[in-house]
Amino acid sequence: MAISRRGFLKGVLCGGAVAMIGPSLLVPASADAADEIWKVSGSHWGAFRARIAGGMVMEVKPYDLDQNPTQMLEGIKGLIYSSSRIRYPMVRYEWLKNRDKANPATRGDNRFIRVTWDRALDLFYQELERIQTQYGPWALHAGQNGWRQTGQMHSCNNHMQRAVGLHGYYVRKVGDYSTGAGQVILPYVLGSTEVYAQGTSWPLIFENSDLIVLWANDPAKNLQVGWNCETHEGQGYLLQLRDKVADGSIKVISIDPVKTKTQNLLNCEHQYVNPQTDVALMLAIAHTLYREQRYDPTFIETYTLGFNEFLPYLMGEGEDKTEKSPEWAAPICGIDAEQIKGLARRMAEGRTQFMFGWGVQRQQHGEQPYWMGAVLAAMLGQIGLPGGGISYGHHYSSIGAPGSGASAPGAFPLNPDSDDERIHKNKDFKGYSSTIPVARWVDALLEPGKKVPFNGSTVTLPDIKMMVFSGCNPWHHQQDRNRMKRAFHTLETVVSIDYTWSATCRFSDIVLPACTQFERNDIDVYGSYSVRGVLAMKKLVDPLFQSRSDFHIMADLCRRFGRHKQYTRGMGEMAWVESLYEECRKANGEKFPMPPFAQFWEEGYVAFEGANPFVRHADFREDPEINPLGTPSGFIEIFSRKIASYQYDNCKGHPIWMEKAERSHGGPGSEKYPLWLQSCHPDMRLHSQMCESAPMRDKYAVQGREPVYLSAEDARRFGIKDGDLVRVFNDRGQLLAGAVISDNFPPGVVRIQEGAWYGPEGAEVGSLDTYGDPNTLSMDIGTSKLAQATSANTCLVSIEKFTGKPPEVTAFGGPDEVM
Ligand code: PGD
Ligand code: PGD
Ligand code: 6MO
Repeated sequence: MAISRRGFLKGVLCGGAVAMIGPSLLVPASADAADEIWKVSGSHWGAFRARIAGGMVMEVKPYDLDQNPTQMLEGIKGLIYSSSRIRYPMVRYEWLKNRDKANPATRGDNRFIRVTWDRALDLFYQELERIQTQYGPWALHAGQNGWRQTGQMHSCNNHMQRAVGLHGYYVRKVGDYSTGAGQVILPYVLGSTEVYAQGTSWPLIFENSDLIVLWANDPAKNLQVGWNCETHEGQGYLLQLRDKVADGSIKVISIDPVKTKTQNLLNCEHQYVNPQTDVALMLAIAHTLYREQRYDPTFIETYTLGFNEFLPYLMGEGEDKTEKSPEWAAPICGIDAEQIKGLARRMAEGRTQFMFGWGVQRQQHGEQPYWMGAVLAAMLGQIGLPGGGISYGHHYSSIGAPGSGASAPGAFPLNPDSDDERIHKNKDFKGYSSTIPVARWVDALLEPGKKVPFNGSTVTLPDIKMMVFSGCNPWHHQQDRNRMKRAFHTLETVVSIDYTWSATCRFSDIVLPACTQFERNDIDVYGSYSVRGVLAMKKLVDPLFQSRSDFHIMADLCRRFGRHKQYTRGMGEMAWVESLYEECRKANGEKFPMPPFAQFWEEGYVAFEGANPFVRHADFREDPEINPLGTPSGFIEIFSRKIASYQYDNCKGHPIWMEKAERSHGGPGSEKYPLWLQSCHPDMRLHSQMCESAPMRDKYAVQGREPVYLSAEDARRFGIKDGDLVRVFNDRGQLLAGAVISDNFPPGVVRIQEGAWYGPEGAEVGSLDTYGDPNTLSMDIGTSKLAQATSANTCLVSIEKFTGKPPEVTAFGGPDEVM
């Protein structure tokens, strides 16, 4: 008999539209208001206080130290008590019957059977064993990771990888989705990945900058979350910047196709640019700086290499015989030539700080704007000065808040303590690469054995048969769902460990329910970069249903192959939390005294005093001989001999403008699909996290679907009204979304925020996505042969009003349970 779990839930939930587990299911019979207490914990969304009563989280309020809390705290309750929570271990029906012989086309059919924990873990272990013996380490990919919930002890990526690693070797990834192109190109140019580096302190920027250029950067939106427990100091600095914009002491220009949340907050200038054409604009600015002799030849001479190799390309004496003048750039980037010249002059006029966001490198040739940005900053000659030069991270985790200088607690170890501890010691990857670029794993599934150029080397894509996911959601983060569906047909076994029925779980065979971070004890740094203190993350409530901590799950898995002790080091949860604290206490010594663990746990927080102002690249500027950059030459490389030696057609020896595979505003593909789809990061979620939180979703969903934002002009052109249900489509896929008409968007640009849950109508390739995941439409190609990173923001679509009977949203509420 098949019972639809969604149908079942509808019956028990209070209120038709509310998709949360009803309190009656959760509150023990003995619940008593008198046992009400407040507890403090931390999260990506900041530290908070939670009111607990009757074993349930009743209310979440910001922590006293947080001056600028995010509204996303309002989603926490809905996340914990979402109807999408995984209640018990489940196995896909067809897979349980036929295992690796199961018809692959049924993957994603959403039919699951409940099993016991023992059965589920036995199956997981048997599959690991089968893959290692039948094939080898090359057939197992357990290397994807992502935005695990916070807490250093329970960092779930580490738990899964340590446990699977104790069993045997497996395929890993290099790079990440966030900054895949940036972190590969910038070491060649500026000698470090830059993107995750501490940036010049905001107070020094305030003192010294005349102009801040926010290039593809929306910090007011993106500083709401942090990698560790977020302090929201960055948001505080934005508010100070707003005052400086108002009194005219600092000018801010936001160069972005859309009016961003930050621009609206700061009330600053907006410089529109056609999507994906920034390099053309930058070249034209460089051209003006050079032609009008507004650049700094002394800086170029002293600190850089390769300007003379770049100059012929800029001035039209190179192979393409095209001068990169403002007149050349104007029709490409949609900005008047005089306006471009004016921008260049303003940048050269005073102290100018470039602040780049990351969305502009998540597109085809995403390496180029980062490289060209560095060239522009070098021409202005202010790299290494307070309030000048370039940064690639001021929108992330409060980078730019002066750090305390203290050490943060470390995390649960990712690798086995010794390679000897692995059960399967077979390291033979049979000629396949053991590490692949993070976004190229679907390529591996579709074309195993293919040789792929990558960052000066060649990767041979492994023949993957099994994948294990924990703390990441590839059916959100990877591009092109229908391609993924085809690729998943090649897999024999997929295991997911999550607390919520993400689309990744739906496309898995074995699904294990982890508890959320709110259901375990942990420890975290307060301030990923500023290291303001150490926070006790106290368990708020017991694990819901049959969920268990990742630690508990993986320890039990390891028991099956005799590695329980090696995995846990003989310690339980609190012993681990204490040992991470003690290591941190030792590292901080006398300089940052920390109380004994028991006192810390009781008090809940230890603060680190001090804030050290910092200027990025100042040491290099002071003495480039003694403090060389990490580039091959030690200087800023405007021309890279190393990259040139790779002879890539899509990443040459210096930055160049290249046309994209798809580009709006007259570019390739725009006649058929005239709208650029940008899938930037969501304002009211962290990727896919909290999409399942009904109270949050209610704040933005339109007719129960993810919004697609568009201009009034495009709405008129496509016959769409605000609030309409629309179909957004291209040759790769189709989705339903709810139209929101907004002045922030220019004609030709639409936005669907990444992380919207994928809810296909069926398992078959091409089926309509009923909720609105933009990766149903995005393109799965590498940025270039250099970085092979995601190109999510290279994507064209069309849009039409949806007529007919709207299908039910299938994204939430978990699978259909087969009994
Ligand atoms: P999340 O939605 O955060 O996204 O991709 P990522 O996969 O990190 O997924 C985390 C998953 O881990 C969730 O399913 C969550 O429930 C689960 N999880 C969280 N905590 C725990 C835990 O403690 N235990 C277990 N077992 N599970 C847990 C993010 C990636 O998406 C990133 S960083 C970027 S920058 C990319 N951005 C874009 C983009 O801009 N545009 C598009 N189109 N696509 C993107 N994808 C990328
Ligand atoms: P996005 O919002 O995707 O953020 O940080 P990232 O900087 O990548 O993009 C920023 C801006 O780039 C947008 O305003 C967009 O219009 C612009 N842009 C895109 N393409 C172009 C272009 O071709 N030219 C120009 N000039 N502008 C362009 C992402 C970072 O945010 C990351 S990687 C993570 S993992 C975190 N994720 C979240 C999150 O999911 N939710 C929130 N609220 N905050 C986050 N912070 C972090
Ligand atoms: Mo990211």
